[in-house]
Amino acid sequence: MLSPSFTPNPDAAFPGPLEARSPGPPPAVMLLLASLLLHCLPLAMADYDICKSWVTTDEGPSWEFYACQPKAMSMKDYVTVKVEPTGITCGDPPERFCTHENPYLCSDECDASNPDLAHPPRLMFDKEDEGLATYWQSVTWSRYPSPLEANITLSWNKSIELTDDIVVTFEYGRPTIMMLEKSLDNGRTWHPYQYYAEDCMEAFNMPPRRVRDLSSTSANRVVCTEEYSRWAGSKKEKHVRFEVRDRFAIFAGPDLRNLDNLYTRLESAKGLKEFFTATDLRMKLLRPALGGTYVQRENLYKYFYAISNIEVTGRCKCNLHANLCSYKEGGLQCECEHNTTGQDCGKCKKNFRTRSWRAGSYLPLPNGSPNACAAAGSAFGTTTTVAAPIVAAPAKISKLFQLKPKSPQVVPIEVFKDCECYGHSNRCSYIDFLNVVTCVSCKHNTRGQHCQHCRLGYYRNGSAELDDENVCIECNCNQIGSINDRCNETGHCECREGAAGPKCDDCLPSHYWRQGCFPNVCDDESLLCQNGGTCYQNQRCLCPSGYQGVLCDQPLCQGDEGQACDPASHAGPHLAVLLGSGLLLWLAGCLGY
Ligand SMILES: *[C@@H]1O[C@H](CO)[C@@H](O)[C@H](O)[C@H]1NC(C)=O
Ligand SMILES: *[C@@H]1O[C@H](CO)[C@@H](O)[C@H](O)[C@H]1NC(C)=O
Ligand SMILES: *[C@@H]1O[C@H](CO)[C@@H](O)[C@H](O)[C@H]1NC(C)=O
Ligand SMILES: *[C@@H]1O[C@H](CO)[C@@H](O)[C@H](O)[C@H]1NC(C)=O
Ligand SMILES: *[C@@H]1O[C@H](CO)[C@@H](O)[C@H](O)[C@H]1NC(C)=O
Ligand SMILES: [Ca+2]
Repeated sequence: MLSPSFTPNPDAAFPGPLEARSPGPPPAVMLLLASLLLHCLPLAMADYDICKSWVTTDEGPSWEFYACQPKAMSMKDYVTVKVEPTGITCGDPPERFCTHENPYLCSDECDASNPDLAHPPRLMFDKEDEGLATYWQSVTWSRYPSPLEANITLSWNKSIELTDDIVVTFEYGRPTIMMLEKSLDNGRTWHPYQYYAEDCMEAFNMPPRRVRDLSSTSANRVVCTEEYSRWAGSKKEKHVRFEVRDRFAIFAGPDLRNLDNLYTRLESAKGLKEFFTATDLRMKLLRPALGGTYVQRENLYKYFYAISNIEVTGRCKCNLHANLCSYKEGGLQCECEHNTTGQDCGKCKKNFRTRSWRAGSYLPLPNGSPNACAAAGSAFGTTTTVAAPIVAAPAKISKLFQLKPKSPQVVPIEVFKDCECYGHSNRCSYIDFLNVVTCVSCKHNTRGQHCQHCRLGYYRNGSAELDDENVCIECNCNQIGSINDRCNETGHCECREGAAGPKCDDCLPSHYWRQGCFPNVCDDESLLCQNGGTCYQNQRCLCPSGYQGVLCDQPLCQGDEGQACDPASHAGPHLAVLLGSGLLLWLAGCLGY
């Protein structure tokens, strides 16, 4: 369920400026490691991205159904926002404000009627040019001591499941008191989700806790945290998080590799799945940043809220009955399979209500159970996947699977008269309850009732007839550059970020290839090496003596201790740290060496 959002933390995976600066092999090795890390990770994960497939087994071909879910995506693109109370957004009337860093230079202005100086709510969700923050801003605290409060409500009109941290970016300092609430019923009822304060005891009468200290029994506890409210300079600490990853890590391990355990827990631990589900989120901003001191009545123009981004990563909740979710008629809607229907695939389709509706299940691993709806007199809706042995699954769940309905009856008939398989098979079966004849064991990478389709990972050869042995061509997607090994009808693979070309084995001009595509460190247009440095293969600047830094923009070692000037002294320790962490061993294991 977590695939797209669960690339490792880029901060951890990519070398920082310090490493990038030292010449020679170490940065290259680290980039290689980083790219292997990115590439390797998905191998360990179940992904639940297919709802059904037409498969041929010894008993003959049939549909197999699987638990499935849509990909995680950036949910801010589908949100509607409400900011309360009315009049809380700055600029009407125009107002001057100052900042904590520069409290007596109050030259900044907010003016709602001037597009360049307005700060409307939509700027919390827009796409920003690099380095140019656009933000919603509140009025200043001119009415002190009555509180400066604002509610920001995000609504999807659809249940969504969080798959990564909610990250709220505050410009000019984070609130000293705020809370996050959620609703599961489109805003009719609300529940606290997390409290944030400089002093939890004072603000909410709650002891402070850190989410990463929670345990498997308290993973869905609502806590008050002091981690995101203290003053550390408005430029330095901008983010307020709701930690989804840390909570997942309790079950899946610190680098979220043991997702199987997470999926098992999500099915078995009461209320856990629901904890990450919401239709709406509401931020209550209760006291603005104070610059690390008390409110100074004589200058209230430096107290306000400003939010430049709210990142919510999640997926539509479709009860494991859909792998697609689309935006239609102003709302998100699951594209339900398994003969279910409804916005969340939360009920059986008409005429498919022989059994009562059930959500799909992540278990048994790795394909889960579709729990499809069934029509009267049909055995079809009841097929389950070939059950993998349940490892360490709770007793209750294993029991459920003993009740697994029987597979549909398939009567094989050799060399059936109406057998039409375009020469890719000479065996057919008659499927009793469907009253169809279907090919068995399609060859030449074909599949389908008449072997008329290409297997996953292959595409149709446009210049070959259906009965040609060459009718299906392997997609040959670059393993590192592409998202999966499938392609569309023209053989184009789906590329990871930065990759390009039909097989995803090229990089966009802004990226360079090194076991994957990485953003250019330098180039000839926008990322110029400074002070006469030259760009080496878009990967680093070769600096003239006397300069250092990623873009050779810093004089070398000025004011440094003598020993830090020797670049070689950086290389050793960094590699040693990586090696010491067992990363290499793990990488070797994951690559199967
Ligand atoms: C925020 O919402 C809560 C709950 O609806 C309400 O009681 C409170 O007055 C609102 N605050 C503001 C500033 O609108
Ligand atoms: C919410 O979604 C439902 C179902 O898609 C739709 O009928 C309804 O009009 C939507 N409501 C709003 C306020 O958009
Ligand atoms: C749903 O019903 C259709 C018949 O209308 C059938 O072809 C299909 O296989 C069913 N799907 C499932 C998952 O049972
Ligand atoms: C497509 O089919 C034609 C005709 O059989 C064959 O000559 C050609 O090699 C095939 N293309 C590929 C890429 O296999
Ligand atoms: C296949 O994908 C490529 C690249 O995304 C696109 O240009 C092309 O139109 C697609 N072809 C079809 C038939 O969808
Ligand atoms: Ca913005």
